[in-house]
Order: sequence, then structure tokens, then C-alpha cells
Amino acid sequence: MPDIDAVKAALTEQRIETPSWGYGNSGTRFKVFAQDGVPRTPFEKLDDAARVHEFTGVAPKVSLHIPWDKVEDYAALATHAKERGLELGAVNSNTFQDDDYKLGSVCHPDPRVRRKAVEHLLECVDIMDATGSKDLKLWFADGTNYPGQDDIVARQDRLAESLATVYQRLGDDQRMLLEYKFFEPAFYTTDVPDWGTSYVQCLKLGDKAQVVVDTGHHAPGTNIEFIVALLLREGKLGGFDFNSRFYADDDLMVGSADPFQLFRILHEVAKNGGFEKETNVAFMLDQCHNIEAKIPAVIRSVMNVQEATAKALLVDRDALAAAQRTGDVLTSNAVLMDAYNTDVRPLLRDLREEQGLRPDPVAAYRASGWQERIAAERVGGEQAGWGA
Ligand code: PSV
Ligand code: MN
Repeated sequence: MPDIDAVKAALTEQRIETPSWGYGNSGTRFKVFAQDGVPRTPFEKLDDAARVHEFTGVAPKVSLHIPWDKVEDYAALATHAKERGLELGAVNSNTFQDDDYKLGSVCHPDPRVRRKAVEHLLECVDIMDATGSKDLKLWFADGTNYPGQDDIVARQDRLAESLATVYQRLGDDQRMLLEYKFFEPAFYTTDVPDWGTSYVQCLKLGDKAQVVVDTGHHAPGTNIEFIVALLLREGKLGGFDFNSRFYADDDLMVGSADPFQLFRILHEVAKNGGFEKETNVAFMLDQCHNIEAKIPAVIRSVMNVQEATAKALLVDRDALAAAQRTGDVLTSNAVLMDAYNTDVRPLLRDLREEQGLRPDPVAAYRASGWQERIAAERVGGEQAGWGA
């Protein structure tokens, strides 16, 4: 049986990075519903992220999105983070909200547009230098809508050339994390649609390029844990963008749609060394809270990752390996299900109390008065949201 102290130690060391855009207004293409107290600046987003860390103890890192989080002085933003016990995490590029990018960015047929996109990515690395961020996270909206619209292979070549330019610019301790998504906004071809395409591009670039698995970016029924196991085996899993989906890229709270899938993914992470510091897997959230209160939703999401992690760490791996060796299908499956069916909430409550935290982070946040305070104080100005 797994040693409970070792499980608790691993849970204490786990770090879950939250996205700056999760604190801002968001919605669908039909409507963005504004909420009271939403941050107006990247500094205020960090103030909210600090509450998530205060009540969970495991969320000190915040991913930025450029230009949504553009500021005059990035060192000042990093200091603001540090003063609140936070660090700035991955810098996410944005090459999808400019008219020039109608036919793509780094894969665009026009070299001028490709250059413009690459310049933006290089600017993101400059920002990383100023903030101390280690990861450049790339998601490209590039693709085509109609058969014949562009040359599939030529677009891969342009992608490779653009990425190589940015790769050369990375510092020794900086990484490039290449995300894939099977469709949307392009509907016929997407230039990085799957883990294989991302992997092939990263392999050519070198060790500092790794794949990001956004759990919402697969066709229904895809076995995501298989992809995770395979990437870990190849040393190419850079991190996760966690969220839940029912239909498309829904960006709902992680673990809400399919907690069993999240457990299966984290079991492969645990089994294949993905929780070891040296493996350097970034556990990030990529979510939008369109109708629910944002800060408690981020807290809930962090807790969902913790619960699935605890269950994954509780798998009796010796018993599992023994059953697998003897081809005992039923026992193998039962060992896994025993861990999944364990109620880990008491363990996590105890752990929080041992760390001087309140056992129920959402209740603690609600009782803190922060929500009322920001609703009263953050009046005037422009609330952060898509494109801001
Ligand atoms: C768009 O699909 C997306 O959700 C990607 O997953 C990125 O990680 C995120 O937006 C931020 O650009
Ligand atoms: Mn993502």
C-alpha cells in the first residue's frame, strides 16, 4: 500500500498554475456576461490569484497572456506578484486577434505576416526575461477552412521555420511549449491539430521544445492518458492545460465533466515520473468562468486537481504490477478502481489543517470578504476580458 506520508508530501509539493484570463470576463461568441469586481488590470488579476494561493497553498504561479496582460513595466508586475507570494508562470502568446491573421500567423502564406507573428513571439521571450517566466506557451489558431485553400505541407514548413527562429532566442533555462487543438477556429485543417504534429515539430527543434496537452483539445472518445503516458516516455510532456469539456473546447472547470478521466491521466503521470521535480511538467489550468463566480471556481478547480492527484497517488502500484504480470485482468482493474473510489477529501482536509490552512478553501474564501471588497472597490475603469 502507498505510504500516506509520502502521498501527503507529494500533495504538499504539487504546484498548480492558474491563468490570468480565468479572472477576467469571458463568454461565448453569443454573449460575455460581466461580473462585479472583475479585475481591471493585470495587477488586480494577481491580487485575485493571491487569494487562490492563500486558501489552497498550492497555486503560487500565474500564467500571463500577451497582449491581454501587457504592462509598461514587467519587472514591476513580477514584484507585485512576489509581494503576494506569487510567481509569474508561462507566457501565452496571442497571434489570433489581429486582422492580419485571417489566414494564419506563423503559417500564413505571406512572409510579412509570418514575420509579424514571429516578432510577437520574440517579444514574449523578452517579457519572460523581465518576469523570470520559464515557459513560452504557444497555441496557434492557424489552419484552413476549405480544401485547396492552402498547401498543407508548405504550412508545416513555415511553422517549422518560424518556431526555429523563436527557439534560437530562448535562454538556457527557458522552454517552448507547443499546444495542439484538433479544430476551431479553423474547420478544415488545423496546423497543429494533434500531439503527433506537436511532437514532430518539437523533436526537430530540440530538448527545450515540449508538448502541452490541453485536456479540452481532443475529439470525443480520445484516450488522453495514452498520449500522456507516451509523451512522458519520450521526455516530451511539457505540461497540461487542464479544463473540462462536454462538446468542444468548453473550458469548464477541470474534473467537472469527467473526474474519472482526470484520475486516469494523473495515474499515468504518477506512474511515469511526471510528479518528479526533474520531469518539470507544468500543471496549468486553462479555463474561463463564464457564468460562475471566478475566484471560487478557480479554487474549486485547484481542489479537483488535488483530489484526482491524491487518488492517483493512492494506487497500489506494487499490487497493480503484480496483477498485470500474472495477467489478472480483474484484479488489475480492481486495484485502480479502489484508488479512484477512495474518498480523499478527509485526507486533503487534514493536510490543509496540518499546513495551517482552512480545511474548506471555498468556504474560507467566501467568509474572507474579498468578493464583497472587490465588488465595492473595483468600480470605474474597464474590466479585463477577451481582448483587454
Ligand atoms: C484557445 O483554444 C485556447 O483555449 C488555447 O487552449 C490556449 O491555451 C488558450 O486559448 C489561451 O490562448
Ligand atoms: Mn490551452
